[in-house]
Amino acid sequence: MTDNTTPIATPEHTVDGFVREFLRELNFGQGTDLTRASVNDKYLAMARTVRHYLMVRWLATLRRQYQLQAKSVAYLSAEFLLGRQLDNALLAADLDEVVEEGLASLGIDLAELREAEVEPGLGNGGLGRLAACFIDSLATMNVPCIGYGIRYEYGIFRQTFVDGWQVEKPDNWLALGSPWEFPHPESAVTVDFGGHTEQYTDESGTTRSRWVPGWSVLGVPYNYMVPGFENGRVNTLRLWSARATRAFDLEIFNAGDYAQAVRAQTFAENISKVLYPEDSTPQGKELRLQQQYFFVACSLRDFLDQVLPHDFDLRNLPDRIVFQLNDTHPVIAIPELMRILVDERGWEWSEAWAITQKCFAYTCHTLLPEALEVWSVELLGKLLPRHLEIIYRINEDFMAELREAYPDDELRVRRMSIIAEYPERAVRMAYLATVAGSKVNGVAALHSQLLKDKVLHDFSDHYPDKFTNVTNGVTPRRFVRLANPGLSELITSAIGDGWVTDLDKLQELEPLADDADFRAAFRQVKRANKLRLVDVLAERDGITVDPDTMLDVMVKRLHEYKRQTLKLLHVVTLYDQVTSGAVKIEDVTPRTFAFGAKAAPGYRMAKQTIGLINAVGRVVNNDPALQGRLTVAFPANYNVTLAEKLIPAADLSEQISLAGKEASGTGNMKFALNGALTIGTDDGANVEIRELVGDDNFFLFGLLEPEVAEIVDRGYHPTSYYEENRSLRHALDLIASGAFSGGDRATFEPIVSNLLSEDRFLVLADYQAYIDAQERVDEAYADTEAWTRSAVLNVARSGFFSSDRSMRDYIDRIWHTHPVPPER
Ligand code: CRA
Repeated sequence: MTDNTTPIATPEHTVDGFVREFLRELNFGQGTDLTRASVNDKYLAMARTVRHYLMVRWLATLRRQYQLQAKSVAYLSAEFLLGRQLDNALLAADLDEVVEEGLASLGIDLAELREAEVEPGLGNGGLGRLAACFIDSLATMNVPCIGYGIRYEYGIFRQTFVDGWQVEKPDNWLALGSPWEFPHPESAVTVDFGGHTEQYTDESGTTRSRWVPGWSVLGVPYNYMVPGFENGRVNTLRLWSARATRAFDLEIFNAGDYAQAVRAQTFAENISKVLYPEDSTPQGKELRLQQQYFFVACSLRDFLDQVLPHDFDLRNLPDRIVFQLNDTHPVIAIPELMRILVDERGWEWSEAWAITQKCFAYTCHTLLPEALEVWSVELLGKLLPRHLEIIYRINEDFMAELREAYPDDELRVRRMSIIAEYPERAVRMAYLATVAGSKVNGVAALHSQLLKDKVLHDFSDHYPDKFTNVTNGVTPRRFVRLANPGLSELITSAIGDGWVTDLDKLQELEPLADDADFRAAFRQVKRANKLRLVDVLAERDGITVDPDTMLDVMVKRLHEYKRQTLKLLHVVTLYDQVTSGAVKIEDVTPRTFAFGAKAAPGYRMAKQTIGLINAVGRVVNNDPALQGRLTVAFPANYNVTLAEKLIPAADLSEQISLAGKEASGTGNMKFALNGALTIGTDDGANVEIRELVGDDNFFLFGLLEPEVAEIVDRGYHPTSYYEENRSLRHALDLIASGAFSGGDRATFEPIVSNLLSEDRFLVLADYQAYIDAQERVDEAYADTEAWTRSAVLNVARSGFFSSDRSMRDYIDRIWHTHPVPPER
């Protein structure tokens, strides 16, 4: 971009200005008029109109960045779980009132248009949503950042229930048009795959290797605006879409055969076709590796050739960029940069390695050993033969370094090898990232500690300065300001609106926890949020929820380590106590147990658990003995849009993973910020939440991580808990008896027998502690004023969990970049 671009003007920031622009878009953009326009027409026209209000800022941001060449962050992530865009854009442009009024003057209801937006579900869960929060924060903090990822044609599947069992439907989010993206097919880049390598001698007489690829595809960039909150900055998210190259359909797949050529097209476009619905478990599939290399190669090519000025000296690359690797999915970028520098630019290996090591940093998001990505040497060598050579060379140097450091410890050297030998020869992507990256961070204090002590212990010992922590965060714009307008108004009326960009200011609410009027107002907000949720669930799912019950919520991916079955055992225990007459229904605190969870389509135990939640729900919700005091609500297809309605309404947040398994969690933060109290284990970011909100305002239970480790080392026997604990036995027996499956004992047998024989995540060991903690919850909830006080304190003390703070930590500890305020 040059300086002498024609200046464009932002449409007038008035109701009339908006209406004019909107009608123009409806006529010229949609080719229709008000009398004829469908809701979708109006939504698309409005979205494009809103976009116009951000355009000057976007272009100015790009222009200024080109001039200043300030150090930027390139956030490389296979997932960006953005959620709906409209409200966020309206907020950033300060347009909500203008638009609402403008549309109303045309007889259009903004709320109706809002519902027309299909959220881009380009992520699985926490990791993808985290990426979306981070780019929001960077834009709001004026930090130069470009997000790079994949424009999946199909995002995370749409979950439906058939007889209570999960059935996946494709998420065709692009079907009705996608007004937030800007495609640039003219800037497509070529990505090579396959083929072989060959040796040759360069002019100086040195033997070098080069890649002779077998096939290639095109990557078409789609740009998205990432607007900062009312600050004049708009960063860019660039997502790549795969297309066939001309050579591809003309040559590789047999020219002359038209049908074959079209099939070739499909083959190429498959690369960005669908998001792998796997969360915290990698898919070792070839297509997945293709996706990873595809988006990373496009992004590096784009950054080096398009974003940087043509005369840029790559020796200064670390002063200009840091590539943040969001888990191991983009780690193939490391050998790719080496390949570009050594093979394409002719650098010496050592020079290239020195620069590469300064350009990458790696975030690890897991503690589950089975979730650490490895790629078989066979597959990697077939798809990316030159990259495999480069990885071997990196490993060779690394092994030599280790042998010098630990001459008498060959076992250790082999343990640390980037190449694993068993069960098959494979590349350990986390090790590669750790060796090559300037920093490695975990995502919560406990997680980072466990990374150092356990998962990557040899490495933290070898590179003590590489390891650091950055506790996750969530954006207060989307998850408080937008999702909870009632609470936002209440907070602003008490302490002003500075909290939206400086969440530590919430501390100023602390004294108000002791103010009865404030507490009453706070309760009113909660109730209004519940009523809003009641409407949403009735409309969306046909589910009836009583707003006068405690709303107890567990929403997150379905995973054994997260222990939805533990929650379910609590529900079954209450059900058993009441129906057996052990407890009178009048003595039970009325509760609605809300679940939201998708299971990976191939994860059998998780899908069984979904079936069981629905089965228990069906029985509990229909048993007259419970008099409607206990209800299970399991809306299908939990996503960002539903989270925005559920979280602000919640009273109790369930964060009950086995200690040492949940890297951080981010839902836990969203609930605390919206005034729910947490019942949780000492795991992930729960630890920090509890420290900040205080023991009195958090229901802690369960084994601590070292206790878990000890029990597992000693040999864990779940049956002993079953035998010794009556209510646990009753609950499990009830499930096994077929009470929730129409008398059929086989249906949920796998769940029961898994708990009794293996119970990998110690559900039975934590059962009694959990039941006891739930009794403490009931007692606390009975004292409305004290409960509200705790809820207010949760809000007041959770400012730390802003993703703005996470970004400050990344900047200070890892990136060393600086904000660039816009020109005024
Ligand atoms: N599944 C962790 O399990 C964490 C997020 C974001 C996860 C969560 O505890 O909050 O990352 N890990 O840091 C992951 O995706 C590949 O690992 C997650 O979302």
